[in-house]
Amino acid sequence: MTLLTRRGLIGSIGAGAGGLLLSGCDKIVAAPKVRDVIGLGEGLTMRAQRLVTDRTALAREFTASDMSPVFRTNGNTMPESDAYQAHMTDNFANWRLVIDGMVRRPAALSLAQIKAMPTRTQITRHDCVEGWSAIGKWTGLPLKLALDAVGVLPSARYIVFHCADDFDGDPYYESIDLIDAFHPQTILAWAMNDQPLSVRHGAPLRLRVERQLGYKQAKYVMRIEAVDSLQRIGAGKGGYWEDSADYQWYAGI
Ligand SMILES: Nc1nc2c(c(=O)[nH]1)N[C@H]1C(S)=C(S)[C@@H](COP(=O)(O)O)O[C@H]1N2
Ligand SMILES: [Mo]
Repeated sequence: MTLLTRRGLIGSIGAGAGGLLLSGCDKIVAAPKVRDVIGLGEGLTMRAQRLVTDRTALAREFTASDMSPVFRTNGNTMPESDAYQAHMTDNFANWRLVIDGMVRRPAALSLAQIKAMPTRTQITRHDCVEGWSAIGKWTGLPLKLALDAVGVLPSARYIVFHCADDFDGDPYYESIDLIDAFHPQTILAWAMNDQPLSVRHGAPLRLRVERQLGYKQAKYVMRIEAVDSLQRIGAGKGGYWEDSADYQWYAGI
């Protein structure tokens, strides 16, 4: 009896002893029939878990030698509004990033203030839904730090990015949930490939949310709003292209 291993015990009791085996956890694991059932449960839990943990996984980062010699532009490349044109003329000295909505301390940050905050640099691949990709280097303020500074209220569920440009009068905007908003690679980029962000690529500030497709990477961000619902923004689907061309709101890659 003293030499009886767990395996030996199971073997000697046989499959008919399932009910008996349920009295001890380690024994459940070893009982073939019971394990089948438990295994199924574990598989489901693992898949559910993966759906959650994958959202926080990092997008692949590249090295300087991988950087694309040419990084195309897409969509608007020059906001036409008088307000934006004025900001461009004075090199964004009077531009302010407004952060408001469901936050404790709404803020209006100058570009200088944003640049003085901690930065993150990442070389990532941008994938446009139209079928092109480019690898670029982005430097900016982790969105998490901006959100922590204003204090997102517990009732907020999404972060909306209001942009300076429009298509035929419909402003460009995008939105992400709080998982992506607090993701370490989600940054408000003010530099690209070691240069100040150009107007074509979204000056003075654009979103990089690296786990999603190109159209989520809002350029010309003027205002960041924390909301509990996307219904009242634009046509209610969470982004310009989501509203106008049925693009997926969650464009995970
Ligand atoms: N404000 C704004 N952001 C935008 C767009 C736009 O037209 N306006 N186009 C989107 C699309 S479809 C892509 S692929 C990328 C292109 O970024 P790039 O011009 O820096 O390459 O910006 C995205 N963000
Ligand atoms: Mo795109």
